[in-house]
Amino acid sequence: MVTNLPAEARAKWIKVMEAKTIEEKIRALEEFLSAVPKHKGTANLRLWATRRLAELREELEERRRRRSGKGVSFFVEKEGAAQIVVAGLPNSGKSTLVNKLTGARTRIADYPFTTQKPIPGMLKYKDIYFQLIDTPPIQPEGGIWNNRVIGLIRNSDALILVLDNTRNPFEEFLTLKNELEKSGILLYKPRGRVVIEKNRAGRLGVRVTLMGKLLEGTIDDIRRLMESYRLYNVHVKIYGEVSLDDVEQAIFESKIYKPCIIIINKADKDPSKARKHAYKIHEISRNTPILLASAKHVKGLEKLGEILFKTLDLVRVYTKQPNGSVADKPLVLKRGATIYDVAKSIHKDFVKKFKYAKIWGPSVKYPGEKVGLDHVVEDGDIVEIHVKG
Ligand SMILES: Nc1nc2c(ncn2[C@@H]2O[C@H](COP(=O)(O)OP(=O)(O)O)[C@@H](O)[C@H]2O)c(=O)[nH]1
Ligand SMILES: [Mg+2]
Repeated sequence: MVTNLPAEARAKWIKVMEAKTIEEKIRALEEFLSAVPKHKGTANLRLWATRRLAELREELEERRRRRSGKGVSFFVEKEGAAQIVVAGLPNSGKSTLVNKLTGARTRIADYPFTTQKPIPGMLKYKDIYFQLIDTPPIQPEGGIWNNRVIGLIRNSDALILVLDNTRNPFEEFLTLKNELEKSGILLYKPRGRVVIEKNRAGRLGVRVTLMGKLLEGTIDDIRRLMESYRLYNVHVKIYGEVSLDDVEQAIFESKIYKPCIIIINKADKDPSKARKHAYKIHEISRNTPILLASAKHVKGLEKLGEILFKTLDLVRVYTKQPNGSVADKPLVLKRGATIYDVAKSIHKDFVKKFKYAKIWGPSVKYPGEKVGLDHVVEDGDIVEIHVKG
């Protein structure tokens, strides 16, 4: 509920959107926050802005540390098909998990806080790799690492939550979910989704594409709402069931969805307890995959790669040159990707010079079928692109 924000606060938000550097963004966000009136309807927005501010300040610190070479950097370069942050409360077994699955040399101990910085390792799945990142613990009510770990999660592709079966996994899940939600990170796909794209070129006005349902109000209301934030040149896309509030939320970019996998670790101790807790978590977490596992004994983790691949909604495509052999390593793309995306990732000129593509694989009716740029590829396709000249 963020409607009825006074004009002054809206104007301040515009400054936040226009901010170019982190410093500018921090200043603008501070001013925005002080212009938001304090009442129930703005409570979530204020909480989110406060946390975002803390994260940005951390990011600024982080940048200074990297530049000076002093202190611990939290930045991890993405590698492989996707970056997945492994998070949880202290001692749940995050380091053991990443170490056993990837061989990353991360410190493991019986006492809390041994892991002081993110440590990446690569998990092999079929012919691709996922980057898993071991992290220091998240703790309820503002643990010292929370903002930095949450910053990592915000920039990652997915998240693995490690819960400790020797404590109370269900409670741990609620604690982590709560900490993440306070920072605007959702673990479940919302029923509806709003995407606001700023049109850089041209003056197209406010365009609304409705691919779902607006629960209240009209398209004109959306237009007026955008204009009240001086967004005169945007494309608003609506998927699923969405309220006007959701549209306004989207202006603040305040909520993002991160695909999540839950691991109830130390299931070697009292497996029946682990099952009970898995059931309780399942009841509230919709379709989030839950694994009962023992990181220490490397049990119950056989399906992790496959689950990550499915949860991230990926496809592998093998390119080949005309008369050449098929590439060993696939391109990894999001499901729904087209020949256009394949061409673009091979070479930027390929789209311009494109003639046609030939495909062998599940997305076509017969081997070697010719297709155009908008053809949707599927996992396992072999793609041969023909260009002019
Ligand atoms: N019984 C059991 N102990 C585990 C398991 N995984 C980790 N541990 C132990 O839990 C403690 C904390 O592990 P660590 O990986 O450092 O946890 P982190 O703080 O989450 O990184 C260590 O003593 C591990 O040996 C497991 O699957 N079963
Ligand atoms: Mg650790």
